[in-house]
Amino acid sequence: MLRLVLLTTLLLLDSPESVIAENGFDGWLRYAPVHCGKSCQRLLPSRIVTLNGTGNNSIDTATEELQLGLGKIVGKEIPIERSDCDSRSSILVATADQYRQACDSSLDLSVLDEDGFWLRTSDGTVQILGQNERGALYGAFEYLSLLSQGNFTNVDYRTNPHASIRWVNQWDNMDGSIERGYAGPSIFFSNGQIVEDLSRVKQYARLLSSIRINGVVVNNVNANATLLTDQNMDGLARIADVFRPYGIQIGVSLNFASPDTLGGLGTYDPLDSAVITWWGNVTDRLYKRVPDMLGYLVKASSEGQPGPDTYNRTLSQGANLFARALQPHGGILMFRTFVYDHHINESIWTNDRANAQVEFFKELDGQFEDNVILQIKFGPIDFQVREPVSPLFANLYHTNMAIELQVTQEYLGQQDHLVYLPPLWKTILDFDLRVDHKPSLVRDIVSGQRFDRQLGGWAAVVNVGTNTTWLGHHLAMSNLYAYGRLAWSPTEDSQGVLEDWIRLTFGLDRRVLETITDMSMASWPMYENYTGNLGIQTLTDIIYTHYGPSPASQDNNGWGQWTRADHDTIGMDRTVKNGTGNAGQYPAEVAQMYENIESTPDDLLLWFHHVPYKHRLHSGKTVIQHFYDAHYAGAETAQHLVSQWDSLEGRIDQERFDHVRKRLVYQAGHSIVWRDAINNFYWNMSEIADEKGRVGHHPWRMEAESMELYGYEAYAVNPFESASGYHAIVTTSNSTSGTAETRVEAPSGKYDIAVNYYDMYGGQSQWTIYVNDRIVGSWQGDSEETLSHTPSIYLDGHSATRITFEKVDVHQGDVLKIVGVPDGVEPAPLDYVALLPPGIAD
Ligand code: GCV
Repeated sequence: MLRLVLLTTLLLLDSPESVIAENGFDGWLRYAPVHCGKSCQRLLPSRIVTLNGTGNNSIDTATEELQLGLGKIVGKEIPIERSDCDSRSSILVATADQYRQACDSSLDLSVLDEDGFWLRTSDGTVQILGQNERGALYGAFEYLSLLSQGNFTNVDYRTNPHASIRWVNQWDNMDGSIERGYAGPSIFFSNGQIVEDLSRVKQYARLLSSIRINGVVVNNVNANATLLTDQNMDGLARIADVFRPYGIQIGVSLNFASPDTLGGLGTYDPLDSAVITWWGNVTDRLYKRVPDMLGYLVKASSEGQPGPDTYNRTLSQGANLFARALQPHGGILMFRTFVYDHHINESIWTNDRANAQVEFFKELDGQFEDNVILQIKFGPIDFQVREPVSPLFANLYHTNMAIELQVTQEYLGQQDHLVYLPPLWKTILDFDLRVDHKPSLVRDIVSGQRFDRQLGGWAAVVNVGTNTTWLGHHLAMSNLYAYGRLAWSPTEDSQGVLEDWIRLTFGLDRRVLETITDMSMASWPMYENYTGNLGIQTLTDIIYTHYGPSPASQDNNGWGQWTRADHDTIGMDRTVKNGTGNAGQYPAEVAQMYENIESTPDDLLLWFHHVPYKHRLHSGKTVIQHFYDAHYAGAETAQHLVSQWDSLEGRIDQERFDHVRKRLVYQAGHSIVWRDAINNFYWNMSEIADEKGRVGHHPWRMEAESMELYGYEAYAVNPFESASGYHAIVTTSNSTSGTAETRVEAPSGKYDIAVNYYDMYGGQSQWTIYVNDRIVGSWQGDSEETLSHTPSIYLDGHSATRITFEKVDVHQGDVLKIVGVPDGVEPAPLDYVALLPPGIAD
């Protein structure tokens, strides 16, 4: 890629812009007005020109988008014209071929790769030349992005994609639900069919196209064969028609057993001729309706999904079945490598789920058809807060590969926690696997460059829904935006990309830019700090919602996300000399680094080594003290998010301000839930006290079970660590209210009052807190409707929630009282109340 920016100055404002309420529907394509003075206005183009003889989808889309964007950004209504090559005072949008034919045959446009574009602006004249139509559309979005960011300077650069595959996956089910989706139901499906109104799909197409995504797989990899009925195929054609003008092609996920379950063949053996014919027919029927369909995505023999193993066939035999059906149509098969046995026995020291993908796929290298791409999750397990690179990337010399990332935050806070993901992704993309002792950056492997493969690239699980925010949290959209930017150009800086997104999403106010940048850049390290450290994984509940803390759930089951924590030691021994041998799946130089405890970086220590809690890290701390300190540090950073955001009040429209604030307040509270649960769990397990005396000692708290209770009773919470003092209180019946009260012993003063309660699925209890008879506040357990994460039906680390009332006057001897009104199956549960002096978040 060559990018020559001749002169770039960004217009940033020090005072707030006028702010109009917004709901997030436009994402980063708001085209908000930018002040462009008289001289700037004079230099703006006055026509949008396409060349005679064109008349195709994506160029037309580009011109419409330019017309819309210029009208909104600089208030200039400009016409669209078809013309010969007259580019004066115009925005000329064309493909390279069109331009050479009509304007200048000497211009060397061979520097453009597929989908690439060249953008030249010079005092009122703009040329947007795409290698193809899609490239021209990308160039149009790029130009609008510059203007939206207040950049009116002359530029002259060309840019090409890192890889040809830049896809997103949606895990949408036919009934309209979305697996691991946190923003409402599907924009594609409802009641087993494709929805009639595809206007949301059009908006999604605009957003994706503007970040240069060229493919979308519309249905869940845990696929339902009924997608392949005639009626649903017709629906897919309608979806494809909406995406096509935006340069986006669709693909579909398939269920391996469809020939049996839908076709009634009584078999789905990939070598059976009836099965081969059946898939050939299905593929022909699909291509008849969607002639430019990308192809298929297949999850097979994984997590209970059917696959070729049923018939003792190899995974490559399974994959090639689809690849061959697609070949006559030029389609691609993305075949997922997320294959593992989820019934493995933890008592066998050498068992390891992290080994599975290399074990299954390495020996098949070279046996896949050329139109197969193996889609590999970035780490060996499953989108944890930190993982090493999947060793599979280093073990396939003759097979196309794509990396799978996750924009939807399944294990990373489910969009109720702010976590900006690119810094995590960069640890993977920039990692040098040193295959055969040569530079082998993951990003160069997936582009195909390192092993000289023609096909390769990127897929991300996005899971937008019908919520106007798309992902459930306005700030989570930075992850989708950055995904597209990095898939195009992975060497871009995470912060630079973020800053572009902030300007596009929230405007040009310098304070807004700096504050959201600081918050976002701090967010992944913060989340790692208060969830799982040193490579031990996210420590969430892996057998239930994947959301709140539940470290015990990692072990003693067949899923293989083990920590092997006991009274004295913790961590997976993945060494060759004494453990599962996983370190040995990496090329020699990397293997040696991980094999050796001295050269293993602290942040992956427990991924590769089983050590005593008192083992000293390179940092000089013991493992257990690092856990304690990191959890306190992470939760403390989360407390600041709220005040940082509050400093932006008036600088961001109220609707988005309030929406984000609600989530940050919640996150601040839930970070403390995480902190205490993990610290208590390992303190109990190891019986090693926190050197700083914090863990298990909460001088400002009053445990609910120690208060005077009327209509409430104590309840032993399971898992124990998700309640302070391991107990909570619940109302004695589901229909009558309860009261918990206590006399304040603390000195009189102004306190923040924090209350920990449980907000469960299946009821919306009401709580009111009083000091004497004065109401301090009341709240409802309605997060299942107002927040994004998967709700829980239990009192646990998912439902534990902390609310804070600030600066309350309290006198020694006052009666502090909480009245809880149960609702449905939710018995108004309470954990503790804390009277917090200013600056304390106990
Ligand atoms: C679509 C994890 C998730 C599943 C997901 C699976 C996959 O196990 O929890 O919801 O299934 O990964 O990526 O196939």
